[in-house]
Amino acid sequence: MKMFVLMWLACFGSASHAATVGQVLTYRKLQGHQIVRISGDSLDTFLSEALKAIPSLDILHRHSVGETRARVAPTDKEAFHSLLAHSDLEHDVEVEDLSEYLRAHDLKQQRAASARLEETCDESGCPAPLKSSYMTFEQMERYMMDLASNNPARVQLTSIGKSFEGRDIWMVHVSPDGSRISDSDSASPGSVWIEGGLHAREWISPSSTLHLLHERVTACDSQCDLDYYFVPIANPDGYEYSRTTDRMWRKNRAVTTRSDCGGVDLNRNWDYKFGVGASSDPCSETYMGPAAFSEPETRALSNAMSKVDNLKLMITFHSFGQAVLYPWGWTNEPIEDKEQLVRAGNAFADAAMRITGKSYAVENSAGGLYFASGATDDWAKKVLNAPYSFTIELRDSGMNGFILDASEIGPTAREVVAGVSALISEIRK
Ligand code: 0X9
Ligand code: ZN
Repeated sequence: MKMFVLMWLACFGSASHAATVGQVLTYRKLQGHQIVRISGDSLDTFLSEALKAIPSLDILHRHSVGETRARVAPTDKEAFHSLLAHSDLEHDVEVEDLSEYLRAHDLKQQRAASARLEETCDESGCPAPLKSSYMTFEQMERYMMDLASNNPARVQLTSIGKSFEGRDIWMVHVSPDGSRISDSDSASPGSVWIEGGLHAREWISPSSTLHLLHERVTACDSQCDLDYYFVPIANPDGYEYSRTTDRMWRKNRAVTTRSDCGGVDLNRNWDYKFGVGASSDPCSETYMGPAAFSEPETRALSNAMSKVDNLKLMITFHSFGQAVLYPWGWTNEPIEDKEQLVRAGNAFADAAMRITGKSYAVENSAGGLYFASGATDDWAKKVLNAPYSFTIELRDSGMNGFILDASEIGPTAREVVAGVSALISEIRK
């Protein structure tokens, strides 16, 4: 009976009831999980050894030299701390129990929820992406549908394929604004592809992508002669799973050869240098999958991106770490056109700094971060020859990581809009 009530609430109950049920599950999965901050010179060697001993160790970021945060499950705590004790690294447990940390964070969010009342995003309409809370996948769909039906001349919404669990992967094509282009130069000078939400738990990514989309359509000013292709939520199954069941979920929801470990890291599954700097263990957070493009999500994305004419710029938004990363990620051999990539990256970083005071590092993926192949950025650069290809890691720099307060949605969106505008101006010079 109890089970039935829970299922009923999850499926048909009011939004707040459903959210409560979801959160209970989300947090239960993370009971006893620790977040440990580690720093020191021998960090890289330590991490590769630790990952060999504990494949499911979750390295949350590695952006600033010599420091990282890792999530460790209760079953691995002892082994992990013994490895740490035998190293010369500094370490401290920042979060003792992630489920309690999340519950406390939620209480704070609920107190700040009054602004939510002023925003609409339901069956009656969804005029703009939300700023006071992270949207559900359904709300995102609603917003994209409303945007397309309110702007039929410029906005076209297409499902480019289905996710593993059968959700649509939506692409929004924003065509050049005809009224602003003279007949003599009516051909688009190029296309821009923006990917959001490839990693499930990085909620600020789909959120910022939707805000950027909204700005390109409703406040089109000087850059509206370009073709824009947005996929705001590239991994809808993972996103929903991270909302309802496991807040720290990163991968898609594919069933793997291991019944106890599901999901493929979609940013290791692209068909360029597949398998270099990725894991073949389904229990790893960076599991590359059984083959390149084995996943419906990466197949849909790559097929659609391949059809875009004159692709000038590809940006995939991730979090966290505040960094503009340029290829390559699979090797730290310097890229030929490093200078122009850095110039464009700096334009983003300078604009973000001007608008909100937040600092973004501009660095090479492999050098600034770690070797990782099979990612969107390297594929777009190498296979599609996109002159500009970036992974942008959004807020924050590590204080809250993925559990970024909803009050940061608005400011992050402003820095993304300013940053992307400046980057596009720079590459058009
Ligand atoms: O590891 C990743 O997939 C990205 N970082 S994240 O923390 N969002 O998971 C960075 C990918 C950078 N690009 C390549 N390594 N090619
Ligand atoms: Zn990511």
